[in-house]
Amino acid sequence: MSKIIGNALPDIPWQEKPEGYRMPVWRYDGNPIIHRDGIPTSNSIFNSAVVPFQDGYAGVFRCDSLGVSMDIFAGFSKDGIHWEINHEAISFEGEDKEILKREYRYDPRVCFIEDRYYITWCNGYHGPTIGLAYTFDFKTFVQLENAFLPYNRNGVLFPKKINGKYAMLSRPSDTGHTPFGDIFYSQSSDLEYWGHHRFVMGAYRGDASAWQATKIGPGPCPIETDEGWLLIYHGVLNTCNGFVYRMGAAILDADEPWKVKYRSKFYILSPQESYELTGDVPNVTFPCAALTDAATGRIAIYYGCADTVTGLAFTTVDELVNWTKKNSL
Ligand code: BMA
Repeated sequence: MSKIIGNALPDIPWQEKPEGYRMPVWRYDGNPIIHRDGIPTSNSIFNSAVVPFQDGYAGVFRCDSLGVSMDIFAGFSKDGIHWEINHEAISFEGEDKEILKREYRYDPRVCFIEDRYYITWCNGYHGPTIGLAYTFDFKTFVQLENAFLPYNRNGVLFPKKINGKYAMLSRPSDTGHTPFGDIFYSQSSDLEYWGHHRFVMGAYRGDASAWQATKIGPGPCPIETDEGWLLIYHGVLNTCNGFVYRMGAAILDADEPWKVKYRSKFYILSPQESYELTGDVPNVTFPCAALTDAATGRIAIYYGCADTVTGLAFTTVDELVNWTKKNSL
């Protein structure tokens, strides 16, 4: 039995695994939970992040507008399934106007560390890089320096300091639809200057695990377990019909998270339902958040579907750890 190290959260969304289901992650039967027209001006709402907040949940949502401009919006929910998303994008405060200039914002992650919620996202600054901000209340958001130089995407914070430093996974990229991508680890004393960059793992070259042969990137904030950090990530295969985005899992060393203990050869979820196969970008399942209940080991994963809507899926720490160990590369 593996254990999540963290808080009990008894009310997270949950459905039992369907009888006889062979995969370690199963979908909510009411998917998608957020439709493309969730706010009046949205073309699509996907690749979004949620956390426990007050007596319910809060989140930061990627809403592309009817002009297909990409921005991030705060939202709230009592049950983690039904969401009220603000109709106006987040407006950031901060000391340096240069950093506050908006080009585009997408694919947010939210991570509670010590006393506040940190938001990271893909931030346009003469190319994509990692934007960083914090909030206490999901009303006022203070933007900090971008974590890295362009080009980078998928900045994902660890929920606690490691060896006394803030820690982040990211995926260096390019200006376009990057045909490569490996996951790196970086650390910082102050959330401004990042260094100690370490290679974690790369796209898998070979036939044994072709679903992650083109590029990979971190998904939700890593989940602390008694086996190490449980990382849910996306893996991409380039096909004659374009990129296909699937989900995988890895277990990283607790103290030196750039050391990979196990990594799933088999994917844990892939585009198979109509809302994952069809949309603005077909064949995409893109995880950005997970709620966990340490008491039961339950995990609820939020993921973007076909760059159009938001889905919810379930697993447990045991299911994912066993699958990852048993089918490890
Ligand atoms: C990635 C990002 C994601 C998107 C995915 C599939 O490069 O842009 O936002 O979901 O491509 O289109």
